Order: sequence, then structure tokens, then C-alpha cells
Amino acid sequence: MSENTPARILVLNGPNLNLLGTREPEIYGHETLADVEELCRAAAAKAGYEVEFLQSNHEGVLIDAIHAARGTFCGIVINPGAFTHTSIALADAISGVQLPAIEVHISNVHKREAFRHHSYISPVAASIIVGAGVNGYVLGVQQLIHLASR
Ligand code: CA2
Repeated sequence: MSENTPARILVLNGPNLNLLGTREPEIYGHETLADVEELCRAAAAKAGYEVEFLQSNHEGVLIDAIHAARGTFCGIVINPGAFTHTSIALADAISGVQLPAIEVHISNVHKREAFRHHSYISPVAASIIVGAGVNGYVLGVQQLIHLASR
């Protein structure tokens, strides 16, 4: 880790991900968002990193959290939910703060409806993890730590 890089990771979750584990288990699995938070904290702690974990159904709340991450976090793991496919504003926020962002999707969006195949976030993401279930968040945390350690 370089001297000035905070050992803190921001994990963001977009709309409806608060429902994780309660509906559509065939697509999103049985783990809840609280389980995901625990997985992220455990993966980060192994390398001496802390996690701040936030879910919001509101685009502006996610954008404000991204803006506030500058200087405080080494990067962002983000599952933008359906904002992935709609939000230029979220993409602009990520490119604006110049922090590495790892885009995570629990499901393999490319196996699903055509409208899920396009992401406004992917062009501004450092890495993209798709279809690995909730383990994608763990991979995202590990990838950010890898990037911060270079
Ligand atoms: O696969 C993913 O992680 C998604 O980002 C999930 C989004 C979807 O709009 C993206 O296309 C792919 C939806 C999140 C909604 O999560 C729910 C979880 C359980 C029950 C209902 C919704």
C-alpha cells in the first residue's frame, strides 16, 4: 500500500439490493445484504482494510457518497443495480473522483434481458465482475486491495 492511500474501501449498493435474499433467489441467491456486508468486511480485514457499506434506492445519495469518498477511501466496489443501465450521472461521479471503481453484478447480466447488456458504468470502471454471485463482492474487495498495493 502506498503511504497516502487510505486502507478503507467503500462498498456501494444501488436500488432494490436491500431485498437481496428475500425474493428471486434463483437469480440472486439466498444471501442477504447483511451477509454480503460481512463477507466484504472479512475479506478486507484479512489485508488490514476497513469497509464502509452503504445501500440506497436514491441515485443522489449514491452520487454524494462517491463524491465524499475522495481522499477517504482507496476505491469503491459498486453494484449500481438498475442504475447500471440508466445513469450517466453515476458514471460521471465515478470518473469525476478518479478513484478505482470495481463494478459488481451478482447475476450474469449478459445471459439476461438485452436491456441489462449495456452498462454506463463499465467504461469508467477499473474492473468488472459479473455472474459470480455474492462472491463477486469479495473478488471486488480483493481486486481493489491488489490495485492499492501496486
Ligand atoms: O446482477 C446484479 O447484481 C444486478 O446489478 C442487480 C440489479 C439489476 O437491475 C441489474 O441488472 C443486475 C437488480 C437488483 C435488485 O435486487 C433484488 C434482489 C432480490 C429481489 C429483488 C431484487
